[in-house]
Amino acid sequence: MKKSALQIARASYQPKLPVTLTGSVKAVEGKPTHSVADQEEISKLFPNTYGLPELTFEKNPNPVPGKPINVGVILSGGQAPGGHNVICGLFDGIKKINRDSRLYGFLMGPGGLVDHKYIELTSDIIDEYRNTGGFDIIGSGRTKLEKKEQFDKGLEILKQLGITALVIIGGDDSNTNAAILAEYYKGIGAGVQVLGCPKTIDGDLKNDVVEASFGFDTATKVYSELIGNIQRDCFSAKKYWHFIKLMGRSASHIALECALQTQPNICIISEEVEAKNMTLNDVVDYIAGIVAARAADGNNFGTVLIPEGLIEFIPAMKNLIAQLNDLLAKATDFHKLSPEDQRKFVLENLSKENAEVYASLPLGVARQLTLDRDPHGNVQVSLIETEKLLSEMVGRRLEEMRAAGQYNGKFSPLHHFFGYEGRCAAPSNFDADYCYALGFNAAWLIDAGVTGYISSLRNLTKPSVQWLAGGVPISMMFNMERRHGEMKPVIQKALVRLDGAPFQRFAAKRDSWAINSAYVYPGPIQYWGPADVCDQCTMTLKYEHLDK
Ligand code: FBP
Repeated sequence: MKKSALQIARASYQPKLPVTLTGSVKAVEGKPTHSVADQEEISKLFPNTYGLPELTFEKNPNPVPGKPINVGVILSGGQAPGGHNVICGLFDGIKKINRDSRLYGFLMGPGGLVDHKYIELTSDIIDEYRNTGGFDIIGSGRTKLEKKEQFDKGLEILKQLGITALVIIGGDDSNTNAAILAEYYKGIGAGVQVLGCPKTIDGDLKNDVVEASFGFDTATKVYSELIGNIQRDCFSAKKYWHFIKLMGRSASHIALECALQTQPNICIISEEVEAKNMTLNDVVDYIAGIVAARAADGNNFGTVLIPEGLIEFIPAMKNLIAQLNDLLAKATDFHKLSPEDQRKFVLENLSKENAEVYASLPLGVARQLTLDRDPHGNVQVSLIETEKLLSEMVGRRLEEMRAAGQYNGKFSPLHHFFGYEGRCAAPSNFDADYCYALGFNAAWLIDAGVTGYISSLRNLTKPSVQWLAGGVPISMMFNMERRHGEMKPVIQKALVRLDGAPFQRFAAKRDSWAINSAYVYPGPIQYWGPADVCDQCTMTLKYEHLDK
């Protein structure tokens, strides 16, 4: 396979491990844990893995040689920069514990376990993927592991390959499934540990014990580079308004981080829209007001960042989506109907208020809301063209304002959607180190004999050698939520906190960014050079640490 010059040079980068993980480690148990909510219900659902203690690793002054172990690994869900390094770290970790250990990768996500599709990951394969972006080493998928038959089918191949530990690299839904699988295997005495690693560019898998998910750092740096480039173009030509939608599912972490890095004229934060009970028209009025104020200064250009999940946070839309989720979960033949009959079915079965909201939406957007859910029951918000919906509505509002003598400018919008551009980028130094250490650390969790834990590194704003290593029971992050019309235990998604330092910092600056073109141009990710340029973590992480 032909490689770029950068890829060749980058392959030899040796990720910097936390000092604790550079020798043999011992696990120190903390206090028993409990879930963030719904403790009684969740403890009943996880009788074997609930309430376990947190683990911290310390250097082991009296190491004993570890036993060889066969480990399976799965990449689950959307791609995120650094996934390959998690696998490389896991490989190096289990080999360090015992050089006869073996690693098997299940192909194309959790489905590979159920369908018995796998490869053995040997050192020649691993070496090809060090510090690269993508998940192509074994592929990823969104099959949801939730049924006993799947677990049993998976166990057949694990037994056949002598695998006694499985590492699932995924987001909140995939780690939820890892915990359910861990509980099941423990309950039947299967002799297979199941561990998780926190992955997702969305940045919504974080809490008191998991400081960040991997991939967020690189993805936001890539988007910020692109936004910066657009802003420079925009400031040079002074003729377009750029409406930029950013991936991230429900949470607005990506949009907020990119706003902190690039200082756009406008950034909508979905969580704030919900908290202020804003309607779609309120959001449109807010944007149109800034467009008009800039036009009054002769500036008919600007940038608007829009989180992809916005639509779900507008209260009326949220109610509509919740009812649509339940309705579509039961209407198994819905997607066989013609588009006209689908619309008719929806309008006939929604409550009066929701039917009114649905009917008021542009046809394209209404249809996008009824497209197939992902296997976890989520609306595929990345398919909804919110950037076009908003710019169209802003255009109309501006014409009303013109008629009322409140606006006298030119409005030429352009649209962008950044998501896939950042998910497979070569990991930044932060993600290269973080991912490698997460995988390496998972090897020590296996050695510690635990199950139902997620690999955890803390102190992430410090240089990687100072990070603290350990493990956290996944059930600690659970609460009960409605999914596919039923209450299920799931990891609580972290949304942007309006009282948190990242949002507060943005809120203090945004009025000035709206009027003054205070754009920042971050430029491309750098791998070699001064630490200030190459080794910075995200602003979100930095400001969150100020809060502690
Ligand atoms: P994960 O939660 O699986 O990490 O997904 C990340 C993500 O990129 C979201 O931001 C986006 O909404 C979704 O995946 C897109 O899904 P797909 O890759 O299936 O198009």
